Amino acid sequence: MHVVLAGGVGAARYLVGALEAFPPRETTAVVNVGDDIVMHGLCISPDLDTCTYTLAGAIDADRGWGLVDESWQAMETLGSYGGDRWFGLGDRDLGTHLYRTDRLTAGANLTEVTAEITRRWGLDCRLLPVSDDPVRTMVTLHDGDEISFQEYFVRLAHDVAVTAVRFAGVDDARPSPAALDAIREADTLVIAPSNPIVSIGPVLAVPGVREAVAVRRERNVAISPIVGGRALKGPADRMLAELGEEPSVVGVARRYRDLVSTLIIDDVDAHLASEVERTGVRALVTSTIMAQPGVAAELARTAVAAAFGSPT
Ligand code: FO1
Repeated sequence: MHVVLAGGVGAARYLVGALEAFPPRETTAVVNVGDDIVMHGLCISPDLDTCTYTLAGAIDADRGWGLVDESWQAMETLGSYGGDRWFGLGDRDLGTHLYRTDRLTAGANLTEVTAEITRRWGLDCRLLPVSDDPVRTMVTLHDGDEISFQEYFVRLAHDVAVTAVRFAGVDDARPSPAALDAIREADTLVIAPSNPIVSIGPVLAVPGVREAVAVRRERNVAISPIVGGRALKGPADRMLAELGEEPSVVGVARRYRDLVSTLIIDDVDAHLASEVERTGVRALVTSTIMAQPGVAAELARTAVAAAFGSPT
């Protein structure tokens, strides 16, 4: 079983590659729930939905979230009353949140509901929320204001510096049994190229998860979400710098060195390979920008081979 610790867009792209490279049933994603939010009374799980829609080939590729061929009638009506519409919920996407909210209200847990939703989209791989308990990434700004991740990421377009990040509720959260089993029984584990602070961070922060990953460090590999000192999408580079860490593959290696034996970095960062290795993590240089078809599948093959300890 190939287990992937996943956030949103970058992880979803990697998962598409993993499903091309290996039989889909052999891949399980343990997905971040720190982005989750209740908006308009609806339970929304952005990273689970981004992975589901992407693997179903139904994602709106330009936005990187939500469904293709979307309409926005509900948001138009909401806006016409002066309602809050900074968090865009398309008419098709709303159906997912209505269903998830109904099922959670009826007593199902997020793992069960996610399995029902992924089944409807015909996914062969498993997407597991890291926890069925509420974990909410909160971001503190310079003026001391603490806001939800989505207010930071969407309403403020992450165009503001952060001074702290915390995961509300995480101390009382438990890893879902399925997620913990998947990590423990994985033949190979890959930390996807997601934001190490607010996408992978909340996954590792659920009590018991970091330990379960660290104990099998030799069969774990991470793929750097930072290429040439920049994040390919989103604020990971700025957040690393704002939180006093180096926004580079070396900074990522320092963050992950207790968890993985190998960090896969892009060709543009080949000159930093020796500095990565000085952190105690093996550097594996290859193409990690999953813009062209086939790159993600090749990256998955490289990552799995490296996790088995046999660099290709
Ligand atoms: N991202 C935005 O930039 N603007 C939005 O209006 C927005 C709405 C939205 C609705 C549902 C959903 O599942 C994701 C949505 N996202 C939106 C993305 C969301 O902020 C994710 O958390 C990010 O992609 C980070 O993972």
